[in-house]
Amino acid sequence: MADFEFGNPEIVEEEVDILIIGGGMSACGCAFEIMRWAEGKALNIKLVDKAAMDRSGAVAQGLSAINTYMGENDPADYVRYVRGDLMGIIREDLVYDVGRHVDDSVHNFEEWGLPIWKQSGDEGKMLTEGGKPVRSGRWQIMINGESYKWIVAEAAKKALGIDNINEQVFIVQLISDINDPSRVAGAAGFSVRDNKVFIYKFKCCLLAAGGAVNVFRPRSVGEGTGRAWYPVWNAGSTYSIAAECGAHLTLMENRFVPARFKDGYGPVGAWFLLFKAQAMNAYGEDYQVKNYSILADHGYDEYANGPKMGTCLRNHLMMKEMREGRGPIFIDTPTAMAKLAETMTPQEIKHLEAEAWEDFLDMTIGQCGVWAGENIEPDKEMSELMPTEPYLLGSHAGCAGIWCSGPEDLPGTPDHYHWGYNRMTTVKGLFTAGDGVGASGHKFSSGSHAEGRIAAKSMVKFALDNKDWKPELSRTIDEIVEEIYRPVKTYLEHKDYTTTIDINPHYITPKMFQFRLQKIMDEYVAGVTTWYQTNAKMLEIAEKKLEMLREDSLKMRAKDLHELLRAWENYHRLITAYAHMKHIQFREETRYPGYYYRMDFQDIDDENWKCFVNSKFDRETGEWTVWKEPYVQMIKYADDEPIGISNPAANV
Ligand code: SFD
Ligand code: AMP
Repeated sequence: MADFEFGNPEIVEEEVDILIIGGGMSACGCAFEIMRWAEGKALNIKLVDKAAMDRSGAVAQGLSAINTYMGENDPADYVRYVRGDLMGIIREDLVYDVGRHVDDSVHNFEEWGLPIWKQSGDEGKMLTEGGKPVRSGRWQIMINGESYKWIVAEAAKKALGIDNINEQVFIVQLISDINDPSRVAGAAGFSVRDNKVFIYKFKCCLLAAGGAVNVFRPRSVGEGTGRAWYPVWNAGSTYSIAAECGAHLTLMENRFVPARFKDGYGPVGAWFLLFKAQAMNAYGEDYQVKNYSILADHGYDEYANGPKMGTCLRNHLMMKEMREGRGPIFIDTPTAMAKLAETMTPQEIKHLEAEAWEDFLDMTIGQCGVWAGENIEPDKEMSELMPTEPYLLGSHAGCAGIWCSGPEDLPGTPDHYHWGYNRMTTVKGLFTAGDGVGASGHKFSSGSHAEGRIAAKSMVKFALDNKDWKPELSRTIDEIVEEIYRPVKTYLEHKDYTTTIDINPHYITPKMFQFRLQKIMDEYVAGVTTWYQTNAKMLEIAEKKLEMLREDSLKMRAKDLHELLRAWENYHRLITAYAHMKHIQFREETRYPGYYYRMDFQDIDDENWKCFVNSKFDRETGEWTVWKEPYVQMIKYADDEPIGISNPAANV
């Protein structure tokens, strides 16, 4: 602990050329790539992560698959796949850009030591030597990924140099330039270990702090609280920090509701795609076949073509069973294993079992805990599947995020897709990647890494183009420190008013604040309680309650540095939640059935809503402005594409 006392932090000011906020997949990609372009350019670059890079972010526990690897595929087909999965509205320029670069990241991972499964006969052969990966699906390849994050972080650290990395520093806000409010000039945060506030000035920065978890009341409660599918430590910082600095957000109405092994949140992809397991209702019926025709009820069938349908539509068909009392939903792991074993030798069966359990041990070890605790042997007994609470993210099967400028070299790019440096937001000097980039899902771990690298290259260009520019903060150091440490001050001032520090009329604990937020979101903004349903009236009530919660955010207390972290995480969740609610309120249709339903507008309405919804937030007034931004189709539709082809003439 430093000499400085709690409540009276040391102030550390640093000026760099480029700041990387976050230490996850995108930030590691950025750190690795940036040094190549910055070499010999005398640029000062720093990375700041709220945790320890070796295990920070979504890949902390490891992963069992890399979900984006082109290999023999054409990136244009990847765009078609992502467009179909995300119900027809994506930024095709951004997705294509990821597709054409992603494989290089995967090749690097393998070179750095990540074991990638190979087809028999190709064992030991690297991908770059023509080794054929074991594909679980068209885009996914299997890995032994327990140490995935460790491996990727090591390369990033080596590139950047350990002295240029500040771990355990939580960034709270960005600060605009005093002379140009549309430009970012700095960032401020605090150490979660020592009494220190950090204030950075820079020419540009990458904001890559992941997605948002625990915005909604989770299914796991009581002793299970804290178990979620996506990482609980990614608290919406990316979206809220960017919004507060004036960046335009896009498709924040989108969310991801993954169907997962119940309670353990174990992955389903490998089981469905690789092991060909069947999902069914309580009566053994294949609900995807049985319910297929209901897709036509609200025009959802425009986005499905037999078994080819978006992830949200698969949820939609499953939820009907649960809503109507034919749950639980089961995944038939025993039959899948038995079928695969039919033609195998005992040794091959052993290998198959090892692969099947590895899928969980690599990235969701908690699932094995659930099985052990409930005496389930998954090769003998089926497991339940459950749609989880909603998550906000831009890199998995969702596309919430920030509106970014795309690459300049793709034919047919409209002006509103490209206004500056690649992956720069609408705020000058503010870049993002991974979960931060909106309207461009299905990047996953590899695509996020590749996107961090894309951003790195443009940030170096930006920094060099602005070599003589000096950042000047629009807020004073005193103002910033006062604001960041407000929860501490509130605590110290009032803690002796009552006999127990957790009950006090002068403040709200971060934990209680989080419960309030989650209750509002769950009950009014289409959480699990209402089976993901909402309407204009419910959203109006949500807005009123969220506004009151925003007022009360000023009263959060922090009794130690850990609570200070929790206070600011929850503030970030609140602003992210607000954006989500405003976007759902604005989009008067149900674009993502199975993720959420506007019960007062249940149809997909391509005529009025085949467009992006964008927004901006005014930090001073607390007002949101929300508008439509035109969608432009850049990649030709394929003949069998499950996508609203109500207007085939639009094929270009
Ligand atoms: O099975 C601050 N993901 C999967 N990707 C795959 O390629 N294959 C899979 O198998 C995947 N699956 C999966 C995945 C994730 C999880 C949790 C599970 C299963 C259980 C998705 C990828 O992991 C994901 O797409 C990328 O990691 C996204 O990258 P990025 O960079 O956008 O986010 P990050 O890695 O979470 O990193 C965020 C970083 O920010 C830090 N941070 N730092 C400073 N100040 C703040 N205020 C901060 N807030 C956050 C974090 O510490 C972290 O370093 S499967 O489901 O399909
Ligand atoms: P998951 O483990 O569910 O995150 O899935 C990993 C990958 O498999 C993602 O790219 C998913 O979109 C894809 N996937 C999962 N389930 C299915 C399914 N039933 N049909 C097609 N693709 C799927």
